Amino acid sequence: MKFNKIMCISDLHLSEEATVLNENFLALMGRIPESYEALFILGDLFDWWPGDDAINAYYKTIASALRALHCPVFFLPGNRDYLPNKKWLKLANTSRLPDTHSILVANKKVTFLHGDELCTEDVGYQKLRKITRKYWLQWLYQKIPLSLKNKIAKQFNRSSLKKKPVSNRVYAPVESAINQIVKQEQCDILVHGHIHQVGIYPKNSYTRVVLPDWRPNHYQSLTITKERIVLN
Ligand SMILES: [Mn+2]
Repeated sequence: MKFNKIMCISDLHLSEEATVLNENFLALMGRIPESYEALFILGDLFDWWPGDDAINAYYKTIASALRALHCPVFFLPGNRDYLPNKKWLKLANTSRLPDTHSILVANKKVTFLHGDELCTEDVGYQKLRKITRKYWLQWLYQKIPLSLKNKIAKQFNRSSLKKKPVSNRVYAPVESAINQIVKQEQCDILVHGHIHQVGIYPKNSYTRVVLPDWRPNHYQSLTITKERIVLN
């Protein structure tokens, strides 16, 4: 894949109840200039994705906004919306990408990931991630009724709230994990979200960009062109 101008967003954490976030999302989708050649959503578009059987009027509205765009849309899963979403993607006319994906913008190699896989010091989470990404388990999960899925999600959120506080260090990306991806992909620009430490961090041989999480009064997208990398 090769482009000259792209937009990236992540960590919107949209849900039916998040009225302002939904409005912001629809507003942004309504004013992406024609000059953009692709939109990349780098995970956690939704605060929780239970599966295609959850598709209702709300999920259809979000899908329609993406479908209406003039440019192709790509979705890379986050830690909250990794479950299969084939039907929803079809409604959104959006293509799913693997957990790590590289493209070219002009002559620069740009690598995308959600970012949770970089927090390797959070050993408990990495173990959970490994389990929840197993296809057989996801297949099984798809078979249970939506009401039970919602109960499981609620229980899951409650138990993670109860957990004793973990130091910030655990949630920070680990330098060696970043270096490994950069080496593996040989990229010029690494773009991810998840850790909510927005910024453009130039290094010797590459630039790392961390996308912001969306808040009701603050949201941003990233633009990458041949000449510039800018958050706006
Ligand atoms: Mn995340």
